[in-house]
This record gives sequence, C-alpha cells and structure tokens, in this order.
Amino acid sequence: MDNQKKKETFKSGFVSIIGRPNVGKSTLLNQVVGQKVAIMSNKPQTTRNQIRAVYTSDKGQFIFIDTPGIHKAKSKLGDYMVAAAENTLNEVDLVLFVIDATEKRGAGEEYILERLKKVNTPVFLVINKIDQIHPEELLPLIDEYRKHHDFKQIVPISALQGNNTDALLQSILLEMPEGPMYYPADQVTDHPERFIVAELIREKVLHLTREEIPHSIAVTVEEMKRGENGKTLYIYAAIYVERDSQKGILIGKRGDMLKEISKRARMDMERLLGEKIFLEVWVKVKKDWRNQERMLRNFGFYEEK
Ligand SMILES: Nc1nc2c(ncn2[C@@H]2O[C@H](COP(=O)(O)OP(=O)(O)OP(=O)(O)O)[C@@H](O)[C@H]2O)c(=O)[nH]1
Ligand SMILES: [Mg+2]
Repeated sequence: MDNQKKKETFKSGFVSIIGRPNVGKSTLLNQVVGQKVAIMSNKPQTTRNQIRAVYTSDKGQFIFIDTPGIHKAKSKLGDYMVAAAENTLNEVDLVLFVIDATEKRGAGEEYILERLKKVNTPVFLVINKIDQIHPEELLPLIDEYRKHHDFKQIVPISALQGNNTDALLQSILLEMPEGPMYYPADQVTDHPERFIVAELIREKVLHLTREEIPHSIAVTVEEMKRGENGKTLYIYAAIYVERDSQKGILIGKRGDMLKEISKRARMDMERLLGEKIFLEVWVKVKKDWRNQERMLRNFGFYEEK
C-alpha cells in the first residue's frame, strides 16, 4: 500500500543552473548532490561543459545541469560555452538563475534576464553568497530583481556553507512534475571517469596559476589502465597550452609547478575513485587551440550537438 502511494507521487525532472561566471553555480551543484562532480575555482569561466548530477530522495529525483557562466565570448570555445548554457533553457522543467549577492546587477544579468523573457520555463532566482552580506541588504536586492521577471520563487542561499539549500530542494520538489526515476538512486553523475580526471587536473591549474593561463589550457587523458597487480590505476594526461611561455610557467622551476599540480590532482582522484593512482602529466603547446574547431572537437567540446 505504502509503496503504491509513493509511486503515485514520485516527482522528477531536469533543473538547469545558469548565471554569470563565478556566482557559485558549480558550488551549488556539488552541495546539493553531496559530492564533487563539477570543479570549482575563483576564476571566471571555470565550467566549460554541461555537467549533470543527480539528486535522489524518496520523494523525487532531480537531474541538475550545471552550465558554463554566460559571458561575452571572445573565442570559439567561448561561443560553445555560452551556447551550452543557453541551450538548456527550453529543455528543462525548471531554471535556477543564480546571482552573487555581493555584486551589483550588471550587463551580464541584464542579458540573462532578457533571454529568460523568451522562454516559458519557470525560473527561480537563487541569491547566492548570503554569508557575505548583511541581512538588511537582501530585501532591496529581491525587490529590484522582482521588477524584472516573474520568478516562481526567490531563494537566498549560501552554496558554500549549505545555508538554506534544503529549502531550495523542497521548493524544487513542488515545481517538478510527476515522473519516473531516470537514474538508479545511488548514481550521482553519468560523466565518464576520464572526463572527471581531466577536469580535476584543470582545476588544480586554475587554483595554482593566474592571469591568462587558466583560460589557455585544456586537459586530455591519453591513457587510463590498471597495473598488472590489479591495484594501481595508471593515468597519463596532457595539459595543452597556447604558447611556449605558458608551458614554462606550468612546468615551473625544476618542474615544481607541474609536480604540485599532479600531486594535488592525484590526491583528489584517489579520494573520488577510492583507489591508488599513478599519475603522469605532460605539457604540450597547441597554438590558438581555442579558436580551432578541430582542436575543440578533439578536446571533447561540441559533443552534444
Ligand atoms: N562566500 C561564498 N563564496 C562562494 C559561495 N558559493 C561559491 N563561492 C565561491 O565563488 C567562487 C566561484 O564558485 P564556482 O562554483 O566555481 O562558480 P561558477 O558559477 O560555477 O563559475 P563558472 O563555472 O566560472 O561559471 C569559488 O571561489 C567559490 O568558493 C558562497 O555561498 N559563499
Ligand atoms: Mg562552474
């Protein structure tokens, strides 16, 4: 009887997380699914692809789609990233428009609000980073945004600290249609290990380098194989940069930088995959790869078209 009732009321659907770069979209995704699925950093344009992660409870299942921050694209890669975010808008049951409470509404938000006018999908305004503002600053912010869109809900949160994210999940449940379990209850992501491994290396580069380097790199996993003892997982990866000078920076004095990147990435991989890992990383130069369609395809962009 009980089971019958549960079945009838189970809800599920797709939820896209959009917003400007660096507002905390990936942090929110990881917080709600309780696992690091998407890499995070304080550099804008960290996320480059649609990242899917699944949240399952006994009442429902939501498939969250984290997207690249919407920005003025300056390369073919940028065009791809913005399209990856905008393409989700019509294909999901709900859009979470995430803003940073500490930042003034700017041209980026205006642009997104304009885009949202053209879709029929319900939208929640998620005001993130409330741990950084005084509570009194919240109401004026809400009033201002409310004028520009008929948001289904306005939910202030701190994705980093997990403040109010449970309330957000409850509001999402109300918005979801009745539906099936799309994924097994224990599955959090459908991204292949190769993708996550490459992303973790890219994340360490983002954390350890500055200026143009974070935007100039791509990471590929060339080989992943299990050792003869069956225990160690051997991973061979390459970081691509656009110029020789960038290669020098990434390798560092006596190879120190590359060693640090590899060490940090390996520790994260071991934590995530729960096994012993041997990681070797090379740095290669590929001039202006961000504007070369063939290279972008090689690096796995454009796959969803
Ligand atoms: N104080 C505070 N910082 C946060 C919060 N959420 C995210 N951040 C920080 O904001 C920065 C950007 O977070 P990300 O999750 O990578 O942002 P994003 O929106 O996915 O960025 P892109 O992928 O570049 O579009 C990181 O340094 C986070 O630690 C929050 O609730 N409070
Ligand atoms: Mg991100």
